[in-house]
Parts: sequence; C-alpha cells; structure tokens
Amino acid sequence: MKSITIQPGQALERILSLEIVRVTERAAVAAARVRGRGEEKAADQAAVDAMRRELNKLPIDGTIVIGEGERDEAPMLFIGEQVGGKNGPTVDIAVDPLEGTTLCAKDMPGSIATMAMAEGGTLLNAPDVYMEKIAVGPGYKADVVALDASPEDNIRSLAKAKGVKPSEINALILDRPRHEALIAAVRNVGASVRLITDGDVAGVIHTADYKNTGIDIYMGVGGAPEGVLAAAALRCIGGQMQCRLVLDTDEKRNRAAKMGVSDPRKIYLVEDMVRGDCLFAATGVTDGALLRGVRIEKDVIYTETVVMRSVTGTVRWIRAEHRQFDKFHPTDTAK
Ligand code: VTB
Repeated sequence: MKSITIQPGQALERILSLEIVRVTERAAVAAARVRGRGEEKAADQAAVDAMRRELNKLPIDGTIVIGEGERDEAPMLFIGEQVGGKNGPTVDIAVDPLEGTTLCAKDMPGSIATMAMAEGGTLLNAPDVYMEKIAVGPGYKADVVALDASPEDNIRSLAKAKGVKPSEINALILDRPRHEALIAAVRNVGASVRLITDGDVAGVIHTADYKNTGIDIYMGVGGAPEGVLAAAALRCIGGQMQCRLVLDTDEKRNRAAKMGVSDPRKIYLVEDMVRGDCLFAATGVTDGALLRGVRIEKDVIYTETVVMRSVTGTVRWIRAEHRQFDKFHPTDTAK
C-alpha cells in the first residue's frame, strides 16, 4: 500500500479526517457483530481490537491520552500507548471504541464507536473518574449556564436566552440515582427531562443539534474520558461545556495530580479540555437519535458516521457501503 507523507508541522491534515472515519467505522462494525448478545466485554473487546488495528495504519505519531484505562489495567489502547506509523504529525488521541457497551449488548439505541485527534500535547489528560458536566449548544452568550448555578437558575437563564418558557426547555440527563435531586429540580421549574441509560458523549452532542434531537441542555455527572471526547466535538461544532473532575478521595487526587491536574476543583471549558485543533468522529453501532447503527447484510455492510474538523467547523455525515469488508479485515470477524 502506498503511504501518505505528511510534513511534520502541518497540523491535522485534512486527509486525516477521512482516515479517522475508517477507524470508527471499523470499530463499529466489529462491535455490531456482537450486538444484542448480552456480552458487553466481548463487544467492547472486538471494538478495541479493530480500532487499534486501524489506528496503527494511520500516518501519525500518536499517543493515546484518553483510552481504555491505565497501562496496568488495559492491555490495549491504554493511556500512554503509542499508535500510528510514526510517519506524520504528532497527535494526542482520545478513544472510546464502544461508548455504551451495555446499549450495544442489549441492542438499545445510542451506542457509538468514537475517537478524537488533536495536536500533540493539547488534550486534557483526564483520569478515569467521574466528571460534573453542563453543556448547551452554539449561539448563546458565554456563561448562559454555569456549573455552580442551581439547576433551576440554569433552566430559567437558558429559556430567557432562547426566548421561550422554561417549560419549553428539554434537558438530557443520565438515569442514575445520583441525579435524583437534579432531575426533580429541572422538572420543578417546568422543563422536561429525557433520561438516557448510557452514552453521554452523544448526549452532549445532542445539544448542538437541537433541530434533530430536541435537546437544549445536558446536565449531570458522567465519565471524565467521555467529557473530553464530547469537548472535542463541541470544539468543532460550537457550543459550551463546563466540567469539573470529581476528585473526592486522596487516591483520585493523587492520580489526577500525576496526570498534571494541579487544581482539583478547576472548572474546565471546551478550550481547556481541547486546547488545539482537533478532529472528531463517531460511527453508530446501534440506531440512535444522532446516527443510524451498523446494518450487516449478506454482501454489504452499511455504516453512518459523523466527522468534524475544528479548523473549518466542517461537519460531514458519511453513509458508507462496505463491500468485501471481511476480505480486507479478516482478523475482525467474530469467532
Ligand atoms: C457515562 C456514559 C457511559 O458511563 O459516562 C457513564 O456516557 C458514567 O458512569 O456510556 P456510570 O455508568 O457509573 O454512571 C457509561 O454509562 C459507561 O461507560
């Protein structure tokens, strides 16, 4: 195969935005083969293996910054792992090969294969802890909502800025016991709450696509790695997010400190989590509000992917038909 030469310094070449589509497509197809079997681990493993194989074909000098876990707990795509052919730009990579493993195992809506790539040294090195998050789509003045304001005030402020009543605001929140008071407060001011069981990368992105999703605001506590991935998407398409790592034990504070987090209470904005130019891609594994899931037919596999590029703010929706997928990726086929 002819390799593509990219001069160092040509940050995040346009061509890479198509290359990363291949990566999330391949992970999504691998996960989809194990979809609906009730086997979360197998689905995740299939996605991880496939993603890693494809990542290693890219003409990049890449470091996994957000991955499957720390080196001792994740055999592949661990934080610090080097990926790519080393024949291209130095980049930071965030991956979630299967975001929503449970959704995939149960064939429920909303699981995706996703990754982001940013200029080397510009992605937040977040430990795998919880993160408080609040996000709204583009077009609002800065700080229309605030992480430390009450849910009621945030809904009222957003409604005012949008020119609607609080009852016309729709919030998206992970369905967890920890969010009981938050959900009650949002409903208390009259807003509606859509609950999701998993998948808050897509959840945050919902806010930037109100016309399709009907969601104005994302609120609540989810995973920090998912927060960084969502920030990469918002960096491309606009929208605001405020986040704070939940560092509630000495052990977590120490882990975070080792990753360079000096202020455990810091509120991170999109630009703090993704400081340089970036690319973001997600391919649907199961059907969802944002993306259709993988369809596997006898001779053709269909995928739908969204890919974004921060330099231009371009968002592409790519529906692909893969013929001879197995011939080119024999290693991915389920045993
Ligand atoms: C969220 C969600 C993920 O984890 O980040 C959530 O987006 C947070 O953790 O899909 P809990 O499940 O412990 O609440 C997932 O559900 C799974 O990674």
